[in-house]
Amino acid sequence: MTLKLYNFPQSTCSQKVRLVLWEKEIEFLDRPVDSTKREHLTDWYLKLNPNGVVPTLLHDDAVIIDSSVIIEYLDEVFPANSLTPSDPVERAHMRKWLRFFEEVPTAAIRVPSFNKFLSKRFDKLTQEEFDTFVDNHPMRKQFYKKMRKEHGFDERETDSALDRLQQTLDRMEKGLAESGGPWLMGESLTLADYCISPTIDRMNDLGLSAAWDDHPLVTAWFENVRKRPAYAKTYYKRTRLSEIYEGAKYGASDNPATIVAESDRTEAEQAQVCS
Ligand SMILES: N[C@@H](CCC(=O)N[C@@H](CS)C(=O)NCC(=O)O)C(=O)O
Repeated sequence: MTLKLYNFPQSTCSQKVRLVLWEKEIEFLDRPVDSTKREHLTDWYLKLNPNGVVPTLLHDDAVIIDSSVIIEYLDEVFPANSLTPSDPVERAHMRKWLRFFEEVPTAAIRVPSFNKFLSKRFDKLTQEEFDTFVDNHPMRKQFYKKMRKEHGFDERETDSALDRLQQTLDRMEKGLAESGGPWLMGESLTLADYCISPTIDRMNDLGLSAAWDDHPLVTAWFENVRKRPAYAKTYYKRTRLSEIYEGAKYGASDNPATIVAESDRTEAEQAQVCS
């Protein structure tokens, strides 16, 4: 049995899956996808993931895409250290969190991330090169079209994103009060906690942590999440945007997963996916 995770070290969707893999103590091969070389937009990768985004999980011959689908798949196929409630009603509540997190904060966090750091990637591109980059995106094209290469998103778009992030924190505070904590679903850590953790960690990295200053339950929840051994393994060095773009050094360790070596990669993968 082989599990190979194609992912970006710094992507929140990838971090979500790594958190679950480490929490469940599932062995996997880490296959970093090189965003600087736009590897996720190459023909061989698009055959695996036609959306042109990370992460993608390869479980033997099965290709599983979309981070929330992947974490549910992992918890189903590897039932040890379960992160899903056994009661169907509780399971539905957990899935309600997953859907809300996908629709609201996961989309919203991209806006301040691009404003502060990620748009720096476009500094060296001419407007024409940027437009080609945007047009090459099967799924993210419309998202990139809303931003200016130099400045990221306008004030209206930014305010709306920050509002959606604040709404998420408010929902979580209420949810934690109702469940009795320490986790969103109560006494047990579930996929819902790991679905949202990378977004809250990214807010922290972007300097937006004041947003939960008056949310004591979210503050305690975040401290608890960060204490999990899976956390330090997921956030190895240079997995946070400030480390990449500002040289801040708070990565915990080097990547503890078995990394697929550069030299082993493309040929084998191309053989695997190209007919
Ligand atoms: N719904 C997808 C979204 C994945 C996604 O947006 N991935 C981002 C990184 S977090 C990506 O690959 N972006 C590539 C790009 O914008 O060029 C999932 O959860 O897997």
